[in-house]
Amino acid sequence: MRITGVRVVAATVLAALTLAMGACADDGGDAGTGSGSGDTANADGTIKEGLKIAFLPKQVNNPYFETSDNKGGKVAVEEFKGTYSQTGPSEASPSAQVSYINTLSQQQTDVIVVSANDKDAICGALTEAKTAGAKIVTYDSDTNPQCRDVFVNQATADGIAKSQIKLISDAVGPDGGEIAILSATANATNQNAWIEMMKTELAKPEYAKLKLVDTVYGDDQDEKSFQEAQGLLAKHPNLKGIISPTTVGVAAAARYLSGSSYKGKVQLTGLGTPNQMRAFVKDGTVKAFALWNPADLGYLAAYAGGALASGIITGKEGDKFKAGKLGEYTVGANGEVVLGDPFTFEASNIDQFDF
Ligand code: RAM
Repeated sequence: MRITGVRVVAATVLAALTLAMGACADDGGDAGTGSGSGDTANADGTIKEGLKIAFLPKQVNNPYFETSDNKGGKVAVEEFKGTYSQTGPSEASPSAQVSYINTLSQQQTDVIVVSANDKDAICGALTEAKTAGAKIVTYDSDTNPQCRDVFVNQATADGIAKSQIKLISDAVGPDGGEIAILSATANATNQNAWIEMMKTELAKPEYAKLKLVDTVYGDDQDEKSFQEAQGLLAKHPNLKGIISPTTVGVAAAARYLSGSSYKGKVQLTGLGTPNQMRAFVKDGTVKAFALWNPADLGYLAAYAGGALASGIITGKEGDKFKAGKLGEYTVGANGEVVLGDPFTFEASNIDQFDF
């Protein structure tokens, strides 16, 4: 099964090919040319040159953020002639990002683009940074809306949840059975929103035969996620499937299942990167999983930050801005900008992607 979103699929394919070829991003619009005077906001939508834009992911040693930031955000910032940087903790813990935010604020960073490990824990530091003049873009995982200017969401929580439940239902088959969720950290805003929506989805009559029996947390650490997957099988002998909506978790769970007697018997899906999941699709551990293009997410977040810092948008509903090769986006309710729909990877298409 595939969830289509023509623009996203096209952008995903384009970005994957771009990455594979190691080429620079195509400039399909005029937002990235940075041809303005350089120091004033332009109503015509030109991003100021020389903006300092810093990416602060949940954790730095995660291939997902490596792609979103260094292959997406960086490309965008270079297109509009800003200065790109990435910094952050090596573990995705709730308060670990606070000291990084303080430092970025002291360095007079124009835009902080952050994926929140906790919706409350970094709010104070972000509010201080805002007072000091920085624009705040959350991407991937939001804070409380009042602590940032715009949230660049990879897809709606509802869309992600629907995709995850459909994938596990298809994998498990018509008889259904017990399923469990292997999440990332317990406070992650994005994970918790998706889990809530998955429960709503599971309550629908068509999923009456699926029973969610457990939710465990691997903290986006490979080893802990592996052990939690192992623990799920030990605790629930009738388990039929696992959903792991984290790139770290789903890869670790796949590694565990693929080396165990459960391979092909206990189904696994989630949100993974094609490069981390390819071997497990090929060896039959995983039939299908989903994700968006992380590079596009970082690219869009950078353009949203550039637009905010140039006075093109303020973050209110209806504001429009151009995001280079991705085209025009409109800020929705609650300052949210949605990249697109999740995309399903499976044996028939996984080799087309390199990220
Ligand atoms: C992990 C992180 C991230 C999430 C992806 C799917 O890399 O938890 O926040 O969006 O997985």
